[in-house]
Amino acid sequence: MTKLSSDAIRARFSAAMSAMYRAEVPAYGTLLALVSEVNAEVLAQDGQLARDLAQTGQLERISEERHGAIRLGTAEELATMRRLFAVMGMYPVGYYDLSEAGVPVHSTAFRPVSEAALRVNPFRVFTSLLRLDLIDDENLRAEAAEILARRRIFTAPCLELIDRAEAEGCLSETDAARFVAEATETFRWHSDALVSADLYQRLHGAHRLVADVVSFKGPHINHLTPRTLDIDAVQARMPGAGITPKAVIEGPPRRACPILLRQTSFKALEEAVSFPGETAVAGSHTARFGEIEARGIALTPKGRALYDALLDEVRRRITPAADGSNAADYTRVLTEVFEAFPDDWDQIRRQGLGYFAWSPTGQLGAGTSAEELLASGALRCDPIVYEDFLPVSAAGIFQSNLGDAAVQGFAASPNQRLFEAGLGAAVLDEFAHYAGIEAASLRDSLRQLGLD
Ligand code: OOG
Ligand code: NI
Repeated sequence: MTKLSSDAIRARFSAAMSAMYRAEVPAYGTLLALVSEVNAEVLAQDGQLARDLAQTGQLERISEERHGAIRLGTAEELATMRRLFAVMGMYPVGYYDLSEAGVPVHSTAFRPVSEAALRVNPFRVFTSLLRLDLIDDENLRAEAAEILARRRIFTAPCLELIDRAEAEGCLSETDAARFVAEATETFRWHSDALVSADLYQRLHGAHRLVADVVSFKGPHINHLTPRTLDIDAVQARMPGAGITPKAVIEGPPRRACPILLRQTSFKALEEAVSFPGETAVAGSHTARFGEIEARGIALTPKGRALYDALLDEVRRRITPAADGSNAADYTRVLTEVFEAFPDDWDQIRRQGLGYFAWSPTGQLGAGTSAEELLASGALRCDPIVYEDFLPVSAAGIFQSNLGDAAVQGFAASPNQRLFEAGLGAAVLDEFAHYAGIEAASLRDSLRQLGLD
């Protein structure tokens, strides 16, 4: 019996989700074509980049999906979701509180953790849990909780296969194929709502996100996100391809030394929904979109504090308007304010702002410290790519796809302990993780030079 590795199952799952989503949301296929076109142009112009990507085995998968997102309704759903993703080698990393940014959820990202697993397939799923506790209307809260408690988002064969994978430590080729097909069902779109048109309106009135989670049979995948080699170019060309981009790109400005994560999306489309009742009522719902991302170096707590402070300053000076009317001004302010963040790898390293992976060059050098060995050419260091998410950016993505009109305030109320209690596990601390990769790379390098 052939066994399939969790990495191989994840690669198949990612491909299956892509195929399903392209069929469900045709505009997403348009975005993918645009991304491939721009990536090909960038590679044709930048031979060095093309060689680097080829050498590290990234070229063939360059335009493939990097992440998707779902929104869950209950702690039980979250706990089972953790088990489902574990079958595919995806583990919860990071805790994101989005309440402060006006979205009543808290989240984690299920993702491959090791460098080797990320290389095979980097697919991750940004997973949010609805926080009914932030909704004021007590009756509505109770009604929503009751509906969520009744729904079943996993198929019976899917649950069986999770049990089997846990008991046996892996799945056979045949079971893996069934698992991917059954797991994909959970994320499918259902245009027939669980709730009446009236209840949908009331849920929607509490918060559009509440309606999106509570009204449907399951946590439909709400976007997929390929990697782009030029996010500004794709953003600029979206209208020409017949898709409407969100007003501004989230995250840091365009830089010579990219940091963290930049992302943008096309705006969610209005889709036909049928609401049950004595006679079914036709209506619509807006939730599903397509996104693109471009990643840079992972920042240390010090670098991240600088990033957060600068972004705060930007947002104090200008709030991007949903209709894009001040987009150019926003970009100008963003660029200006971020001049305070060194745009030079050497400075980023010396000031302790980013994480780097060390490796021996094979050349002779002098000295014993990392800096001495780097200066003398015996060691090199390369930026470690940020594989996680940013709460302010995530909120911007949520907001622009929930309709920008209704930006609502909640008191910030992070509750990682409650989230982890529901999850049934602790999330991995992303900073500790990157620091560990950096430290291990330096240790190994020094050992190889006989300097440990
Ligand atoms: C998730 C939004 C967050 C990202 O890329 O930051 C996200 C959602 O809309 O459910 O996917
Ligand atoms: Ni996303």
